[in-house]
Amino acid sequence: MFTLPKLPYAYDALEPYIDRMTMEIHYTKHHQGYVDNLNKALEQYPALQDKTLVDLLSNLNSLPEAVRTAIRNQGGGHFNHTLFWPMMKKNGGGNPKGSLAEAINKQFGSFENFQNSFNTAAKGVFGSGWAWLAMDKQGKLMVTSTHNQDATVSLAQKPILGLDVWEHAYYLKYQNKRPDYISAWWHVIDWDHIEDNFRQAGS
Ligand code: MN3
Repeated sequence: MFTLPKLPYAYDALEPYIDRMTMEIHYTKHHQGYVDNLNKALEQYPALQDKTLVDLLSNLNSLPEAVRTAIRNQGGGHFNHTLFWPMMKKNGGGNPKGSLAEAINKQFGSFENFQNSFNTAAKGVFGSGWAWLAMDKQGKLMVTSTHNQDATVSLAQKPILGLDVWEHAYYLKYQNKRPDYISAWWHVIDWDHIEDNFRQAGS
């Protein structure tokens, strides 16, 4: 069965950019909810319980129809949030370095261009979803977005950096001002972790 991964920092670690109460509710209620609902959906499907989320989400069309939507939504929710927490840290932010910085400059021209493109994608999600820096099948970096809890792996894109733009991720502190949440979030990115994601995606 799937379990909630440990949060790699305290609920208040990302203050003032992401507030303690949002973090606690987001992790203990929303993420836990995806895990619980996924496990419930898989109760009647023991063969699927042994598969990884990447396996399940990469092959949605081959899953039994009765459980496909639950895996897409609840499994996607569990998968995306599991990726999301370690992408951030206390005293994060700044600029990417090393091979990731080089790849970003090559693909987008500059870090600022990449940021603008990512911000536009994040602001442009209508309703609930995620903005992503991902790697396509050819190994090229791309900025994209997904709706609801759709995972980039379902589209054969490997996730490197992602931002949850569901209202539950920011409404307590930022209310309707999603752009303010997006600007603040750049201050908590753990670029070492993102570079690890980049290296793994390319290997
Ligand atoms: Mn969320």
